[in-house]
Amino acid sequence: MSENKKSGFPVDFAWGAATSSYQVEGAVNEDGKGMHIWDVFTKEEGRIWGNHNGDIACDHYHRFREDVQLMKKMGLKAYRFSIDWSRVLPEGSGKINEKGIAFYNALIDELLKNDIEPYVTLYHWELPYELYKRGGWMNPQIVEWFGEYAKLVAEQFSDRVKYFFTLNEPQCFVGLGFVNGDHAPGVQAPIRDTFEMAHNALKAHGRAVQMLRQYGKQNLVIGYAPTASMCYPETEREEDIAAAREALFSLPPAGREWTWNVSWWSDPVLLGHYPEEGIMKYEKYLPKITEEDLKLISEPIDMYGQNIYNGRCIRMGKDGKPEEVMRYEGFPKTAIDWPVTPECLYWGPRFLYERYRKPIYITENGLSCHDVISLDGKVHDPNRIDFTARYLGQLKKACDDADIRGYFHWSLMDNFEWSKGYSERFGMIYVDYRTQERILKDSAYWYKNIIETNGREL
Ligand code: GCO
Repeated sequence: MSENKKSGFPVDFAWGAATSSYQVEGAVNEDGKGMHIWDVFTKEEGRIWGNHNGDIACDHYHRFREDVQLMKKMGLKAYRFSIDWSRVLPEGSGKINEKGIAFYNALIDELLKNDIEPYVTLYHWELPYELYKRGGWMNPQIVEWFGEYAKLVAEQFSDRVKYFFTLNEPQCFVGLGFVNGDHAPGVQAPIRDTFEMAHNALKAHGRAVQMLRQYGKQNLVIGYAPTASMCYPETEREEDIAAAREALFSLPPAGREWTWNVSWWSDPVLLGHYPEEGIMKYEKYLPKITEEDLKLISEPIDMYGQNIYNGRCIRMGKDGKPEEVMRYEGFPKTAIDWPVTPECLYWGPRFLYERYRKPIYITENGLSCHDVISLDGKVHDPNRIDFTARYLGQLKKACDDADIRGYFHWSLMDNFEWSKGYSERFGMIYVDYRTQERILKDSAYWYKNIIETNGREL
């Protein structure tokens, strides 16, 4: 981080890959798991591409030992996965499901036996259905429900797990779940309600941090994993850099796009207050926000996780305001139609670190490709290698300007891509859903080499 030192990735960099429970586990009716909102949502005709669901997914629940061996073969140093709240607390609160606990214990032990560091996410969108029926994120009691769940996680797993993330992408579970209704539970709530939910979710995050600290069996490293599209400057001129920074932390209008931003979700957690711009813009929708709430929300954390997939190119406009630079015709994009913008992995972490001063982990980054098993029986994914090399090259550069501790590729393996079902393949490991056969894609071998050399050739 010193001005002149160009050092690249730190020696103990956490090279990893990520998944989430509903997207890979399957076994939705097994061993006492309760129902969550995705179990219910996916059963409704027309909600998900091809009417797919996560009932079986990658059958990771039964095949995790094989999957850990594949991680080992890839040389992964870290694995980010999530716990399904309804698997350990079937009703969200109260009764504990020992078999669910046993599953995660076995997974954690298997990872450690193979020298892979577990990074655990508490909430990757599996809201227990019983809690949803009691109001879910709208009910202020969720702060304590989530705290109870975090306590259980700390008691059961923190003797061996050191790294925890509380919420994954609150922007999405509020925005897609309750604003546009594309994700579970498929609700289009009044905007006022979604601010209330967001506030409760941030308080629940704070309560979970307290519980993890209090019941943690070692010194835990606790973080948060929001998402956002980053902004990067068109040129390195000071005014363009300033414009990109301003655009990154600015807030959308008070409409149904409001959740897509960084600062409403991260300023209160890291800086202890909501951004002034939002307090003004969103005034008529805001719930009561007290000093006490903000104290809880800003309970100190140790690391900042950020999911980064792409960004917008920004320059300073003639009117002195940031303006977006249109993409050229034929601009590269991924199979899911997201733009390929490697610069976001330099400027994103740099701007975030400037503002929040916390060690950063890229908790997700990756792409979907049209992967197939070729005639030679292998899965060639040159686009994934090219994308990841470009993005990691930018992240390497960012390591000189910010404290960056790890990178988790999304995803370890192809999996259930929410409303897109199994139509999008994000994995470095191919999954044939008919047979559950796994095949390491070319990118998995490529990544192994990157890990072994700590990104030297990037
Ligand atoms: C998300 C989710 C992942 C997605 C990935 C690709 O962050 O949206 O965390 O579960 O699968 O981002 O869309």
